[in-house]
Amino acid sequence: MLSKKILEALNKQVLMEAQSSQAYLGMASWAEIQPGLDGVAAFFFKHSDEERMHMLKLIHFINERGGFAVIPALQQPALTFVSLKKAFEELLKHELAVSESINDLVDISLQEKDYATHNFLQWYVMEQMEEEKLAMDCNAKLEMIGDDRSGLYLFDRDIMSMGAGGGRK
Ligand code: OFO
Repeated sequence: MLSKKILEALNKQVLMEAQSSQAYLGMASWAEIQPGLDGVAAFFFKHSDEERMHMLKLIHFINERGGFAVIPALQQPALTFVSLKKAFEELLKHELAVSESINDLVDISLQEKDYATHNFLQWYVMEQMEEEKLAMDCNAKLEMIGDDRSGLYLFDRDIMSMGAGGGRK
């Protein structure tokens, strides 16, 4: 059984994962209409799907433990980006905020002595570590590339093999 405090916090995380999925979908649609960013668009679409999977995993966990997962309304995400670098900066900022939220949730699970939820959340802790690293690597590479077109070409070609969209199961 979930305590009221844990239930609220888990439902807040459902919203966060849904908003992550929506934010990356916005980036994907933007990237898809940019010339030469097919690889990046595929990366964002895949990332968006993964965030939806994270949300679903939470929904099932909440409902299976006697709670009720609330399907939230979503804000419209950013639709355009001044550059690819800006989009990836946003992605990193977003992942850092999600990590903070997961850490808060872990903290609450310990305060509430809810060890089942604590155990369940470890998957998210590891996932966030991987996603933060990937976002930082992408930002570092884009920083190095700057406006170099051949660098951007290679970035777009290689992004799916940079550990992108691996996703923990
Ligand atoms: Fe849900 O994995 Fe990042 O945000």
